[in-house]
Amino acid sequence: MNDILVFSEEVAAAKAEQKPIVALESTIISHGMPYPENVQTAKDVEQLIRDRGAVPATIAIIDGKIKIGLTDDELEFLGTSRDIEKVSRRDLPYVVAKKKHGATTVAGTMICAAMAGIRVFATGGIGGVHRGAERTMDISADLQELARTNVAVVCAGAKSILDLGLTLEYLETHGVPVLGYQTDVLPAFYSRTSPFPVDYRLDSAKEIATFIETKWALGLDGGIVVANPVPPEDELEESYITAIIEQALKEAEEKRITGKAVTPFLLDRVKTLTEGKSLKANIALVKNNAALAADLARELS
Ligand code: PSU
Ligand code: MN
Repeated sequence: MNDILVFSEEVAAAKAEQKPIVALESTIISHGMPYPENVQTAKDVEQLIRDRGAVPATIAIIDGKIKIGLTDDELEFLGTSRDIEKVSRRDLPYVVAKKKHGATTVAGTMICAAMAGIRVFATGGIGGVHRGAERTMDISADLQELARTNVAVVCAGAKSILDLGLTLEYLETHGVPVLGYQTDVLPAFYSRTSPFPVDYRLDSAKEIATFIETKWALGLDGGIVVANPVPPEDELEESYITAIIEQALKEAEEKRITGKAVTPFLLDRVKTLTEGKSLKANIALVKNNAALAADLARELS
């Protein structure tokens, strides 16, 4: 195991000194945003976490090694190479055994963060139950990972490319708490609101940290969703983005896109159809989540 899991110098030092650490995913870099915004955002988010008194650990697989903390060159590689697999739980043994390169999804990052002893993770949005899942059975492995792995995931809710109501039902069944940070309703990624209430509203990082510690102290394994709405100034108008998402979903259906290609296809179409407006919102909400995750990691340490 020790020669598969490789810590960067910065993260190794943070672990030795028991400093607060925030895990970051890499699918958003390789398959979620275009170049060069992907690499720039990854670097900015890392710096923001440092400025906030925590240490960033971006996670990816390079040459079959699970890297906990990446160099700027590695971030650039993940943001430009076409040779990067999208890695969820199912894919991890293949990419490691074949010594390939992989960008970790929310599920993949949670697994690697837990191996590395990191309990807080910031991302943009989680995967979930797709619209039409009663026919396609397309349910992201992120949800099963949240059910079993002890990592708190700070996100801006989930994009309405998904069925948000069914996603919440699935999480409830599996005992995954969905906390609203200063909100009563689940944020819908680009917009601050959705028609669905969160399970519990908590208004400070300290209260969220206490909730998380209590869950795990009770022996209740599994993750926690911390839903943090996009800042008001970066929010996209709901009817505008809904129409675009409907269009992207229609195209995915027509082109018969399936499996792990679905989410990247939809994200790319939404970006193109909004002429970059969605990308700007995406970058803003990831930074907003990183800041809250850093505060949360400090409270937990
Ligand atoms: N949702 C987003 N942006 C993303 C993703 C989801 O708004 O970049 C990525 C995350 O890495 C998430 C993955 O874990 O897509 C889910 O993919 P799938 O639906 O194939 O499980
Ligand atoms: Mn899927």
